[in-house]
Amino acid sequence: MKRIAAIHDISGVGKCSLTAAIPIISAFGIECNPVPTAVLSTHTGNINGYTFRDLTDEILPVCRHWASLGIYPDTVYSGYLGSARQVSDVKEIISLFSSSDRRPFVAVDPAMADSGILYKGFGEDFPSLMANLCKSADLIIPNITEACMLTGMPYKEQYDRDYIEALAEALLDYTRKYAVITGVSFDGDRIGCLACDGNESRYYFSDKYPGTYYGTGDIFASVLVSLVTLGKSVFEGAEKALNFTSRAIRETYNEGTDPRFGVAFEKYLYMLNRAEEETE
Ligand code: PXL
Repeated sequence: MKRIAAIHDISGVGKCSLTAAIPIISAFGIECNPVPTAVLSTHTGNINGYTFRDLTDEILPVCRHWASLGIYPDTVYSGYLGSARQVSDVKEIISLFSSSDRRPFVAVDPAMADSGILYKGFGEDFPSLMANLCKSADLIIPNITEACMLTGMPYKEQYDRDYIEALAEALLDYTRKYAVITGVSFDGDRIGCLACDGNESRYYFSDKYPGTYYGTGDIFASVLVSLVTLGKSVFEGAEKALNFTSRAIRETYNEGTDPRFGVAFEKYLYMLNRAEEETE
């Protein structure tokens, strides 16, 4: 059985970070070992009054204990980190789980910004720290804003294929292998991603629904990281991650619930298991 150490916050409401990663990774038949970076009542996007308990002092001791038990993850998957120090701690966690004959696959979702702005609570130095962590990753999964903050390219609301492809090219300096840019949309009808493996780049698109759906980056990344951990290509992973995320967004749009509180992915978890079987 594969094992993923998932280093994200846990937000009780909002269906992002660990509340998405644990069920999604588990649905694939992969063991998820959570390393909570912070405990929040909700995510921080467009919601006021959330609680926040930082767990910076816990994350290295948790991983050291696992290493002392001989527990080494196949994949280290980091997402929302609760403090600047945690970014360097994740690098230490990668070293802790590596030896001369073993290195985990490292996936970094540099969850720190969207729509051109940094999430609340992060300082201006956070993107450069995250860029440094990305360089230790085999797969990075930024949205367009995060890709700009990592590479220093200017953020644009309106863009074309040349811009996205230049961004992808620049991102290859911030990953050991693969980069997937999320939230790519060239028109009002379709939204998707660009996946690159260093040799080729492929776009995947699905229907676009009006509104901002929180947590969808984490859902997408958790499916992608699970599939790559199971040995699938970054292209297959990106396509299936997009299909799953899009199905959950469609359901939420049809239900008309407040999109700040997350998308209805739970009833589609069964699709993940099946997606895996279909490729056997
Ligand atoms: O979905 C990204 C995310 C994860 N965790 C927390 C967040 C956000 C986005 O706003 O606030 C706590």
